Formats: sequence, C-alpha cells, structure tokens
Amino acid sequence: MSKFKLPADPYEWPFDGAVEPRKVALIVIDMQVDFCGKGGYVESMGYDISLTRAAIGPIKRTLDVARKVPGMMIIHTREGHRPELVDLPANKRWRSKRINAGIGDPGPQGRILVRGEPGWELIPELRPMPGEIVVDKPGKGSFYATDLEHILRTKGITHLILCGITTDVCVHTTMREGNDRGFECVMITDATAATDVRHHEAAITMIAMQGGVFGATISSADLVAALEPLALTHNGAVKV
Ligand code: C5J
Repeated sequence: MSKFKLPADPYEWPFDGAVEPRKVALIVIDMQVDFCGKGGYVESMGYDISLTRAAIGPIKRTLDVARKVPGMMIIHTREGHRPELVDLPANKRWRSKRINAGIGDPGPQGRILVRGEPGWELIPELRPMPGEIVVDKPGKGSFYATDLEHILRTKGITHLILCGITTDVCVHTTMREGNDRGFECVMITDATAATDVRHHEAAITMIAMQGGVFGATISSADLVAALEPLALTHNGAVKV
C-alpha cells in the first residue's frame, strides 16, 4: 500500500509516520468569487484581490496531483448564509455594514455572502470535480454548524491538508478546530493567502510555535513532489 510523508515545518508530517492517502482529506477553503473575484465581498471591503488570488495557481497545481492519488478525499467549502439571513449573527452583519460591505446586501456580484448568489459561487478555475465534497458553512471554521466532522469520521479520515483563503481567518480557524478534534493537520503556505501579507506570514509562523501547536506547514511544490509518486498516470499506472 502506497503511503507518503511530507518534509514539513516544524516536523516531518505527519507525526505518526507515513500515511495512506485514504486517510487524508485535502480541504480547499472558500475559493469563492466573494473572496477573490471582482466585485465580491473582499473587494467591496477595499482589499486588493490580487493578494487572495495569489493562492489560485498553487491550489490548482495541488488539486491536479491530489485528484490522481487514489483514495484521497477532496473537499471544498463555501462561506455563506441562507437568503433569509436566519443563520447570520447580528454582530457579523453589523460589522460588515460598518465597512460598507453588508452581508446580505446587494452588490455587483449579487447579495454579499448569500447562498445561491454569483459572489458565493466557487471560482471557475477551481470548480469541484464530480465526486468531490462541498461543505456549506455559516461561520469561519469549517467544522462549526456543518457535517464536515461527521463525513470525515464516517470515511475514516484522520489527516487533513488545508489550503484556501484566508490564511488568518477561515483557514486558521479550520486548522485549529481540526487540531482540537485530534485531526493531524498540515497547511500549504503558498496555497493560502490573506488580505494583508503580514497576517498571512504571522498565521504561518504561529503554526510552528510550541513544536507545531496546530500542526505543520509545507509549500505546494514540496507537497506536489511528495504526492507525485502516488499519482496515477492517464493509463491508470502509478508514476515511477
Ligand atoms: C473571511 C474567510 N475572511 N474565508 N472569510 O471573512 O476567511
């Protein structure tokens, strides 16, 4: 059985030795128009979407190889609220309105962060493939008020590879939630991005504290190199 381990920081990941891909999920967090598209939530708040868009290429390269590794689960998440906004906490709405990007209000990409609107859709470059899982979440963490943990436990997933946006908010919150639940987590440094480079860098540095307080980090190039030997070629053979 093929297994892999990663030359991650601050330790060789995972902690428990080489892992079988069937125990691993790659989670791509919130690659939605609202976070990295023109006229979406992030742009409405006045942030530069070239920062969040920087993660797209590394995520695509990671997905390209992960999709060829037999057994590895691929999950996409979307942050968003029901059209009636019954799942939108009053303080989240109030804070977003203060900066003229009210969640639920109309914008160039439809109602901001509302399920079913153009801004809430995953960007075309990173559309899920058939068989990949999509988890809708009302909060920053992917475990809060979703069936993510139920899916992972049901399918015997124990290890998580995390990427997406933003590094300091939804990716970090998900990594912390996963870590507290005993999932062994690694974050892909250049396949994540934030609306402020300092926050992106600090979020990466924090993971390495205390011997890897939330897990470990790795570049997409190192991850792809480690997964490639497990990837099936178009003939169905494992590359050597
Ligand atoms: C934010 C996210 N930053 N996906 N959401 O509000 O990180």
